[in-house]
Amino acid sequence: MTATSPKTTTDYRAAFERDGFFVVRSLFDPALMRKALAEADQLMSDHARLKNVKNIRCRWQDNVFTGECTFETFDPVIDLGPVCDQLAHHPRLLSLLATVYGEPAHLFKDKLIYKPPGVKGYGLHQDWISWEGFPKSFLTVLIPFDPADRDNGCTVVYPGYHTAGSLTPQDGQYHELPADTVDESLAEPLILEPGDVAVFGGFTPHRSDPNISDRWRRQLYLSYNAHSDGGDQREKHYREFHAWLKIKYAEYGKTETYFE
Ligand SMILES: O=C(O)CCC(=O)C(=O)O
Repeated sequence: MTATSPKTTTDYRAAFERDGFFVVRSLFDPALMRKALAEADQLMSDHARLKNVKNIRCRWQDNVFTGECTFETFDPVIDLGPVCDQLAHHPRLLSLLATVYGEPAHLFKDKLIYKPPGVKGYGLHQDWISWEGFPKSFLTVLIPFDPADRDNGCTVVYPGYHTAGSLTPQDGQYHELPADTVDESLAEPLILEPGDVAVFGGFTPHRSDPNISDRWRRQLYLSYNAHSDGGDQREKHYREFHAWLKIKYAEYGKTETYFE
């Protein structure tokens, strides 16, 4: 990783402003990460009932080898998993984010992406979406439960582009970015070990390749906003997100969706 290797909290803020992302090594203890991995497995078995294509808590992706539509994500997850909740509110993480923002952070969104072997990745995009009041300070903390590398489709970020703001039409829709929006030679694959975290902004272009390994790539994606940028708005976000998802699914012919 070339763009950043900050050593102090002040450096993290500077790296975030300059590159739109940074990585912190060994923020969390191995014991906590073992509990997180065990919880991810437990959630899959305890909540098998939730894994329904009509349940908008769940996200699905195709397997690139078999074409099978495969369960991939719980969004949200902290109401199901106490260890995920603990990570989302961990004092060490909140203190890091307060340094980045220069003020307290509020949790905005939380999802656990399982990305089993064979599952497709995500096209190039920015997370920020032009919904009324969507916080410009939105950032995401990526917490790997498994080692993440190129083979299992780690998230790849592109430094520097965040300063241009939104690079897509601001029409309230999700848009992928054309691949030539970014210079591929600047790609920074987030190669991480459990305990590490990566932080990237809502305007930082990112994507991921399919998982072509025989290993899972379980990662918690926690998104936050700065206190002065709307305060605590997680509930409001999920209300809006669910209403938007239901409309999107209906447009593709998937009706009678529900949240459980
Ligand atoms: O799974 C990944 O690597 C990226 C996921 C992502 O970009 C998203 O959920 O918005």
